[in-house]
Amino acid sequence: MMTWSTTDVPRLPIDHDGRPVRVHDTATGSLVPVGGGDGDGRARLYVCGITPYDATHLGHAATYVTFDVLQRAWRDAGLQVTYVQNVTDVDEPLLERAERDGIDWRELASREIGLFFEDMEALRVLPPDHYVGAVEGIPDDVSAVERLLAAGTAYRLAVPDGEPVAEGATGEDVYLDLATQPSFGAVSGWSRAEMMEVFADRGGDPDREGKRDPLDPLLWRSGRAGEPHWDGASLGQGRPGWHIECSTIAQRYLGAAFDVQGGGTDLVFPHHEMSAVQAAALCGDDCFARAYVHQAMVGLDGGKMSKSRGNLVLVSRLRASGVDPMAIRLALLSKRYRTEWEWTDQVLREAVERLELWRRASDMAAHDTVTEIGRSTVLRLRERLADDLDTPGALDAVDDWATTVAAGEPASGLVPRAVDALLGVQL
Ligand code: 5CA
Ligand code: ZN
Repeated sequence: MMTWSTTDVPRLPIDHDGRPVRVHDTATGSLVPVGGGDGDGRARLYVCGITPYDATHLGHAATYVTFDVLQRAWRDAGLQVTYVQNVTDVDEPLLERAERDGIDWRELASREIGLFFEDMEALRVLPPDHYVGAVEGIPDDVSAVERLLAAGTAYRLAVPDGEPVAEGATGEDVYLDLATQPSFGAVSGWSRAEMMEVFADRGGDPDREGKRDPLDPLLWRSGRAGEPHWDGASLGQGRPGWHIECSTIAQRYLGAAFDVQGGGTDLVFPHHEMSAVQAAALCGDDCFARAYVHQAMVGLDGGKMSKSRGNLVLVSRLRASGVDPMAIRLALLSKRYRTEWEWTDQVLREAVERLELWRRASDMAAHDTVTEIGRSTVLRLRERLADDLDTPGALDAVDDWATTVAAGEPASGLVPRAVDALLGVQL
């Protein structure tokens, strides 16, 4: 699929000290060096994309800005980044919203994807190298599910009575048999009780009769009359379950193993757990991500900002009301990715003030002047980001620099360039 337009990333004229970026890995609960895990000078990143039934809110934006900073830190360290993002362009919530609003689900998806692109461009988020739709990935899902059935790690289950099946459908859904997968649970580390508590709310179907384990994830939904469906070869007409799209897209575009799987904490279970266990069922335990990195939920008015709850601040709406996208980006960067926080006007006001302070300092900077303070500011910026993406610490470093400039220090052009390259903020 087409993706959004990219922006230039300036190269910094001072050498990197080779320190790897370390991030918190949900699976091991520890800080781990990430990037370059294949030893070929590349860093491979997969981030779960949007389900395009509503416009980008600040929670989504926080997630994509966080992984954008990771990509920028990797690039600065000399790694070539391969970045893959999916878009869940067919799934239950999208179909339900299209039905509610009386529009075609494809039209809704393409409208929201267009808006998302505009938001990402405005926020100067670097686009993925491969932006892949769930629909586009269906042939790979089909062959993956066929392989799992052949291996005996998946099973068929008849569609419940009273649900009319579509023409060309077999009338049998397919589930993964979790009992065959010893690695299940390795990503989240959750107990069964914890898993059961959220499974139904997060797209699972624990009450479906006949499942071997209530947590078994749906791999293939046999076509139902009135729902969109695709050719599933031996699986008949139908559509893939949610998690399989990320297992197969990541494997096709990044290979069996890759550096980081990212998304918000709401995806730890079941989505990332299931994507990983499905990949393990397909290709073995060392397949899939070496580290799982999660952005904490951004809230509003005491709850998680979410499309289903409707308590949203939309990036597009803020932009339309005249807010500088660079101030939105700075507001998001002012909070560390692993800490939950709430969006307030105050967070935005502080970002607007900070942007003004930085821009005043930048306006006084001569492009090719490299001062000692400029140099040490850049080193501090790098060091903060390599330490589990400490963006508030990185912002402090630039604040200190801007304050010295305001007090009469000569301004080094190096700092605005580093702010652009590493933080993605154009001054
Ligand atoms: N399409 C699936 C992933 S395959 C999905 O979760 N789509 S989404 O539109 O619901 O979310 C897109 C991304 O934003 C996901 O990585 C999700 O974890 C993240 N996200 C959603 N809500 C928030 C929030 N309130 N704060 C931070 N990140 C969020
Ligand atoms: Zn995903």
